[in-house]
Amino acid sequence: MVWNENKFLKELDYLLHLAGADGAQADGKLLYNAVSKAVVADLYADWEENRRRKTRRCGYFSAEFLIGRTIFSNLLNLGILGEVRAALATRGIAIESFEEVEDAALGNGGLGRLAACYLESAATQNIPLDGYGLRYRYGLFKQKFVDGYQKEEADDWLKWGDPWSVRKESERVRVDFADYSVYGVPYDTPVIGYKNGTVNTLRLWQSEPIDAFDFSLFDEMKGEEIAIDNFNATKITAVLYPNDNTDEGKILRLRQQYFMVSASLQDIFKKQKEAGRCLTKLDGDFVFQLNDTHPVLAIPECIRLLEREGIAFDEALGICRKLFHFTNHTIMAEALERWNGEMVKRVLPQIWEIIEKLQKTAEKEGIGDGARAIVKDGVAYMANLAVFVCGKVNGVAEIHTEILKKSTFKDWYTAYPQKFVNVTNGITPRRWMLLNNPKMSAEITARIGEGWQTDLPQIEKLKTFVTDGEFRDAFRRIKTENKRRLSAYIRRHEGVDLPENFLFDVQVKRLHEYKRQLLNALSVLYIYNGIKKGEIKNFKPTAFIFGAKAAPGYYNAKAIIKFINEIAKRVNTDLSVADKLRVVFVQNYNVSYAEKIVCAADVSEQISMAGMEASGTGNMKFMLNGTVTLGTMDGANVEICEEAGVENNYIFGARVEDIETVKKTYSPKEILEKNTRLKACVESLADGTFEDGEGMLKAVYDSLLCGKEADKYLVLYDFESYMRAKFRVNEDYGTEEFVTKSLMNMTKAGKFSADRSVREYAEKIWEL
Ligand code: 26Q
Repeated sequence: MVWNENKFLKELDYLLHLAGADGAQADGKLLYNAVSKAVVADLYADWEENRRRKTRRCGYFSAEFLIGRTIFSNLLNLGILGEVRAALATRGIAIESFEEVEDAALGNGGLGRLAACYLESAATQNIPLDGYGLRYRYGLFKQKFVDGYQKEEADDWLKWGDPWSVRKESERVRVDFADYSVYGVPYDTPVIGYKNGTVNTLRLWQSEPIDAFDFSLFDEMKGEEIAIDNFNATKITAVLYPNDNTDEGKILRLRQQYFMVSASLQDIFKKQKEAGRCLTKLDGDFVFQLNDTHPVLAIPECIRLLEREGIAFDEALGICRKLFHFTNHTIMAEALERWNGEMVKRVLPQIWEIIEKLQKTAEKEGIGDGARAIVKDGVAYMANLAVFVCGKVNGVAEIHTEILKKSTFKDWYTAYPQKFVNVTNGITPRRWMLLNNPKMSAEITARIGEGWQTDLPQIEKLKTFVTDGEFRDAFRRIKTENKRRLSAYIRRHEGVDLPENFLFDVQVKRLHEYKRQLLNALSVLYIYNGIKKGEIKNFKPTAFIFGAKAAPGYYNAKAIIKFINEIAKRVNTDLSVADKLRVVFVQNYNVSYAEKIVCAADVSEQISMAGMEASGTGNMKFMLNGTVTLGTMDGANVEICEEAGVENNYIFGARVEDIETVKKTYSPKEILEKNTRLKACVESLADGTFEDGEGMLKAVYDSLLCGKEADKYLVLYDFESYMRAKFRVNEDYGTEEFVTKSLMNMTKAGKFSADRSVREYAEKIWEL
C-alpha cells in the first residue's frame, strides 16, 4: 500500500460528508469509522491478491482471538501511523482520541492473545496463516469494583462499529443441529503484516436465524416459533464464555464449538470443490492447527463431511491425520474438556457416532483404553481424541512439553513418541514494543539500526550498549516517563496516586489460584505490617500493582480480589506508610491496559506454582520492555532465565521435581507455627481485620488451611523463599546493577518473538 496524504484526506472528507459531519466537529465514532474505512479501501487490493494466491494455507482454529485495539497496530504495520497522525492533525484531530475505541476482547487471556500474536507474526513473515473463530456479540465482560468486589458488565465491543471487518453475505453457510439450523455469516478482518504488503485473513463466524422474515408463519399463527428460532440462532455467538482454564460442559458451548468448526470446514470444502480440487487431497492445500481442545470437534465434523462426499471412514480418518495438529495449553485437570455423550447425542447425533467409531478404531489399534480412552462411561475426552488423530501434538514451553510427555499424555507418548514436539510461545514485538514503547524503540533503532523489529534476536546487538552511560540514561529516562504516563492513567481511572520514583512491582494476568496472586497479597500485607512495626527498615518505596479478571463463577478468585482491594484500602489510607507503600488493583485489565503497564514496570511477578503455568506470555512482554522477573521455575520463565541468565532475575520456590515429594508430608499449619508474622497475615483473613460482609475472605482462609487439599498451590510453602527474593529486588532497585539486569533481559528477549514461534510451527508441523 502506498501512502498518499491527499488521497487519504479526500477519502476521509468524503466519508465524513456522507455521515453528515466534517473534520473537527465530527464525533469520535464517526471519525474512527471514516479513518478505518479509508485505510481498508486502500489495502483491499493487497488483500484480494493474497486471497488469490495458490499456496497451501494453514487455518488456525481457535474459539478465542484476544485482539485488543486494532487501529493503532494496523496503522503501525502499514507504516502510516505517523502519517495518519499528521494528516489528522491538519484537520485539528488528535489521533489519541481513538483510545476511546473499545478493545476487541474476543478471548479470555493467554490462549486468545497468543492466537492474535500468531496471526500478526505470520502475516509479517508472509506465512499463509488464516484465523477461524467466532464473532461474539459480547466479548469478555468488563470489570468494575464496587466496595472491592468484582462486578461484571456486558462488553459491547461493537459500540463504535467494526469498520475493519467485511461481512461476506454471499459466503454464508448453514449449520445443522438436531433440533434446529442456523446460518453462519463470515466477517473477514484483514491481518496486516509489518510493512510487507501481506494481508492474511481472520474469519469470524456470526450465527443468524434461517427464517428471520418468513411471514407465512405469522399467517399460520406461529409467531412464537419464529421468535424462538430467532433467539436460538442469535444465541450461539452471543457471548464469549468467561472461563479461563476451567471447563463447565455447557450445551451452548458445545453448540458454539460445533458451529465454528462446521461453518469453517463447510466453507473450505465448498471452495475446494469450486476450484475443482479433490477433497481426498485436502491436505495438499490445507493444514489446520487446533488451538487447544475447543475446536477439536473439527475432526469428527471433517470426517462427516468427507463421508458425505462418498469417502469411507478409514480414508477420511487418514486424511484427518494429515490435516490436523493440536496445541495443548494446560495440564490442569479441570481445564481438560470432556463432553457428556447424552448431550452430544441430543444435539449432534452424527458427530457422536463418529466419536464412538474413533474410540472403536483406537481399541482395534490397541490404544483406546485407560488413560487414552476417547469415550469412557459415556463421556468423550477431547484431548484424547485430538492426540489420537492429530499428526503433531505440541506443548507451549520446554518444561510444559516435558510434563505432557511424562505425565498428562504419558501413555500416548509411549504409543506415539514422534507426535510430540515443543513450540515455545512468543509475542509480537510490533504491538509489545514498537507500539507500546515507541520511545525505547527509537533509542534501540538509533543504536543498532532497523531490522530488529522483524528479526528480534538482533536486539542482542544492544549488548555493547548495556555499559554505555548515555544508553543507560535513556533507558532510565524512558522507563520513568512510561511510569509517569501509567501513573496519570491510574490516577484518573482508579483514583490512586503512584509516585513515579516508587518501584513499580506488577502482577497482571487472569485471576487463578494456581497463579498465586494470594502469595503476592500476603507478602504485601507482611511488608505493610513489618514497616508499621519497624521490623522492616530501609524498604525502598514500592507500588504494588495488580490487574486481573476472575471468572464470574469462580468464588475463591473473586474473594482474592476482594482481599487485595481491602489491603489496598488499608495501605493507601494509612498516612504513616504513605512515603513507602501504595497498592492498586486496576479495574478491567485488558490488552490496552497491558500496553500501558508493560513498559512501566520495574519488576514482573510470574509466581505460579512450578508445573502449573504452561508457558505464560506476559513474562515475555515485560522482559522485552526491560523488566526483571520475580518468578518461579515454571513455564517459559525457565527459558527466560536460560536466555537472560538466572543472575539477572529473581527466582524462588519449589521446583517441579520437588512438588510431589513436598506434598506428601506438607502441613500448612506447621509453616504458620514457625512463622508468626506470616501467621498474622493469614489470620487476618478470618479475624475481622478486614471487612468481609459476604464471608468470602474466610473461604480463602479455609483454602489455605482446611481439608485434604489445604494450600493446594503451596502458597505458604513458598512464602519464605518468595520474601527473600522480593527483598533482594527491593535492595537492588535503583542501583546500577539493577539497570544492567533490566537491560540484559531486554537484549536477550530475541527468542520470545512470535515470529520465531510461528516459523517453528511452519517448519516442524505445517510444512509450509
Ligand atoms: C474450556 C471449557 C469450557 C469453557 C472454557 C474453557 C477454557 C477457556 C479458556 C479453557 C482454557 C482456556 C484458556 C487457557 C489459557 O489461556 N491457557 C494459557 O495459554 C497460554 C498460551 O499458551 C499460556 O501461556 C498459559 O500458560 C496458559 O495458562
